[in-house]
Amino acid sequence: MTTLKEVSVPDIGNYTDVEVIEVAVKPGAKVKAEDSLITLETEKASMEVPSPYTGTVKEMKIKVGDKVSQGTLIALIESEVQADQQESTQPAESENASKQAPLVQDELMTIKVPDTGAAKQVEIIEISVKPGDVIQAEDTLITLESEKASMDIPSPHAGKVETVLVKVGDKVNEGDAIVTMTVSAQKEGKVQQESPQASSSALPSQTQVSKTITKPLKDFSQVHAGPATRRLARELGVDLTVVQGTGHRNRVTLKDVQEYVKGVMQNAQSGAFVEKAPEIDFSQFGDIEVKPLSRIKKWTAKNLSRNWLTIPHVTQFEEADVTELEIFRQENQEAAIAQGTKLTPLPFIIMACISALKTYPQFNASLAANGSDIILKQYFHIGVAVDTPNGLMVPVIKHADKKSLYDIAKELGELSALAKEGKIKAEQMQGSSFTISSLGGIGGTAFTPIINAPDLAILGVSKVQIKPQYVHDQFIPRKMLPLSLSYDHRVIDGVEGARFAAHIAAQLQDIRKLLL
Ligand code: CAO
Repeated sequence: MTTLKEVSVPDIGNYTDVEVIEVAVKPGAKVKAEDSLITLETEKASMEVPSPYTGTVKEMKIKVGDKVSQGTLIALIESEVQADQQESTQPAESENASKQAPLVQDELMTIKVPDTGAAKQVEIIEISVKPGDVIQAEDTLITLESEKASMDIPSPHAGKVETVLVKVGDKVNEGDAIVTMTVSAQKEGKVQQESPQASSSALPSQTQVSKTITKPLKDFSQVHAGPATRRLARELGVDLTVVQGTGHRNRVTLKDVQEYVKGVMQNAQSGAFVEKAPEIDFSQFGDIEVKPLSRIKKWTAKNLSRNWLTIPHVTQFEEADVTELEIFRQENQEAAIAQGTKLTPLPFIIMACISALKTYPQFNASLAANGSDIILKQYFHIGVAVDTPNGLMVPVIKHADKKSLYDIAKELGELSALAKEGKIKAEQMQGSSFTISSLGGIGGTAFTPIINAPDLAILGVSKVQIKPQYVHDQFIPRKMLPLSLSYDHRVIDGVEGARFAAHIAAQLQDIRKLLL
């Protein structure tokens, strides 16, 4: 038998008109007792309101942005538990809840991995407790990470951690033991008293509402980030989907959030304030479709806007006569294919850039954070912009100066394939000292590439064109490669920019110089 149950906002202390920031379930969803229904957020903290019942959500009575107080109706849930059972033994509706019944004496308990959905053999990437720690119910014990996302496992009890039975790197399944802990009768009792639901008639007495963000998301979330990182991001109002993760599997770390905020602050201090564009309802002009930007596009948009606004760009245009180079390239194409790669103009351009970077080291550098030092790099790591289905990515060919033409061609092919397949790792996109953006395979006569900070310059490459050149008193057809060099004018003077671009052109023009 099923019964329709009303779920209301429990006692939430002195708070009223608290904003709903997340609705975790939809009508038709199956929920277990203790599954989060909604998340509320006050100015100081956020709290999840869990379902007191196992059953099916029939109707949600609120939406994100609504303001609620104690007693506001949240949802109608068709409970699968018999009515008489519910009235008399509400706390026993879930196994979880029954485990949390008030204790009469201290008890040593083993905490196990809960239901992880479809994910099996999930890796532990963080352990948040150690033996001796005194923790609250809902404090995170460990963080798991699947191929796609991460999940925090909270403690169902307050108490003292006795032993930690797992370590980082272990692969676990539902039911595996995580820790043993002493759950104190007194402390549990206190939690029960403090628990806003203890006196609530709408929710069973064991139900918990955490007053801090200890359990940010119930399910595997879209962004890889640990509990501390999520808490910091929430406190600072940072949207984690736009922060680039530098950790394992692009996990967003505390440092990433700090760096992101630092960047925003520096932009603000540099006076890069721009009035926000007005919001326009385009549907007034015709049919529209709204689609979310991919995570990479959002991140790129932030970075490019920051670089465009904070770096005074100058773009120097140049043309390289690549007639001889193109003959050489065609002659060696078969040899390249035999070596498992393909020769496009790009590996030659990378080699020409390295020669220019060695001659003009101020281009192979970054401006120090203090704004008054230049950091000259002794390594030559070349970033290459790659167009992928999810947006622009910039893999880096490390120590390109130590590699042969074929090695560069091969690595370029491998890295761009990984980027296009979405398999590239964060560390393969870090550490560039100079970047190339080639649109030559597509077309164009010139463009103004945006500097890939903290690099100081970027070379844009457009399509080779056959143009008349005046040689030995006559016009002859030559293959000309258009180059567009954008540089940071705070560090690099116009003359240096022109010389650097001319050097690249000269190298490309004389294939012997380039390869020797
Ligand atoms: N002029 C004429 N033809 C060119 C050329 C140029 N400058 N550069 C490349 N080509 C040719 C190649 O030789 C190849 O010809 P074939 O098909 O006959 O072999 C063809 O164009 C396609 O080349 P490619 O794009 O596969 O290879 P690539 O080495 O030139 O570039 C990569 C690799 C990964 C950089 C490229 O695929 C890519 O993603 N480019 C887009 C970069 C981008 O989005 N930039 C904008 C960033 S915003 O500033």
